[in-house]
Amino acid sequence: MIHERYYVEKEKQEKLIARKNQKSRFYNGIYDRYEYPVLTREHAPIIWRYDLEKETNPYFMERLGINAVMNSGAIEMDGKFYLVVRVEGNDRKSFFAVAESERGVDGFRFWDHPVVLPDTCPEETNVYDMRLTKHEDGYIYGVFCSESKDTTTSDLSAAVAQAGIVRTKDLKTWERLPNLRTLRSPQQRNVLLHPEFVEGKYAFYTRPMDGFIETGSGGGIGFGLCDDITDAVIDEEIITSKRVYHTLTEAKNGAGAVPIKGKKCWIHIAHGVRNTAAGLRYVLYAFGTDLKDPSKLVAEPSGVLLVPLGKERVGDVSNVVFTNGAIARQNGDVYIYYASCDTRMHVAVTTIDKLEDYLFHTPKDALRSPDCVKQRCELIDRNLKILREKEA
Ligand code: M1P
Repeated sequence: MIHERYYVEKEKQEKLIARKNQKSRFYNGIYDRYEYPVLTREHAPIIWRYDLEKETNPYFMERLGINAVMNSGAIEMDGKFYLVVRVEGNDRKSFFAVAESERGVDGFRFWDHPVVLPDTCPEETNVYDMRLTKHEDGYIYGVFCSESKDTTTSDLSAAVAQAGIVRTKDLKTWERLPNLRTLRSPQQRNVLLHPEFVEGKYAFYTRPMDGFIETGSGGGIGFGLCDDITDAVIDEEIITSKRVYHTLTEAKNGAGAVPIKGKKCWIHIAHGVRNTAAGLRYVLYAFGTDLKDPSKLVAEPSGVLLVPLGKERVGDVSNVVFTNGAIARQNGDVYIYYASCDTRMHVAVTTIDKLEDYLFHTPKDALRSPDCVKQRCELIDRNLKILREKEA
């Protein structure tokens, strides 16, 4: 017999999924933010969490709780919005699950079953943060972090991060390929596949790092080519978006959403990290690379694109926004899906035109306070002149 509490919880959840989202009052001209998160742990299906049978679950207790839903790959298929969500159980292990929506800003509903990846890596303990690439070879690739215990040290929490690769055509059946190997970097996280061949090869954005947490000598977001996706090896990574002292990328940075093909450049939305007295602060930033050579920077606006605001600042890992998925539609609209504090998912909506305007018309970082003041005074003087002319 089904426990009566199930119907109460189901009704609550249906109301949550049906709730319409609307633009918030936030304004910066670059994108619109939305009032509500698009996915929270309350969206996780009840059948994932509870045993519905009254006899075996008389108190209707959560048996397998969900702690957070976050860092999601994103893709559009047949006009619908799909997120491949990182779902974290109460046991701290993450897995992937598909949620779909008609509108992209609300109405996201999880499929009944999580993604069942082929279990081909016995040492793998955790998987997370899948980037979804609709590649010109016809497959949808998912590149994600495959984490294993570091058995070469007695440190119990030491881990190794590698880039796992899967491919699919429908988000239902997944083929696992061997993990990416980068010959010059022992660890990799935040790796993603470029959607087009470059010089006839598969192109990856990487993040060379010395350790599991610290990037160490890793200079920023890397870029490398490989011949064979079924045995992906990159021997040389060049750095595209560099880490720079006293900027938002000082501690580390990492590729985020799969680059969007604009009219003038590939549009990249990435994350940058700096250290503070309150711990690491993760923000989003953007840069543009050459349409023919996506490793070459052509636009590097200064400062942050998106930071955690208000309630977004609080969660399991506070002061974090993180993206690994955006959807660019045929009409030029762009939906940037981002997680706050490793806890929940949000959306910010803009257009390719706006992003390119932002990339090419936001001044570059002047890198020193006196030069930044000069930059700002130039803007102020131009504005004062316009205002005076209007008054005259
Ligand atoms: O906790 C913030 C983020 O930390 C990691 O990102 P990075 O490798 O750049 O430090 C990732 O584990 C990510 O999942 C997480 O959101």
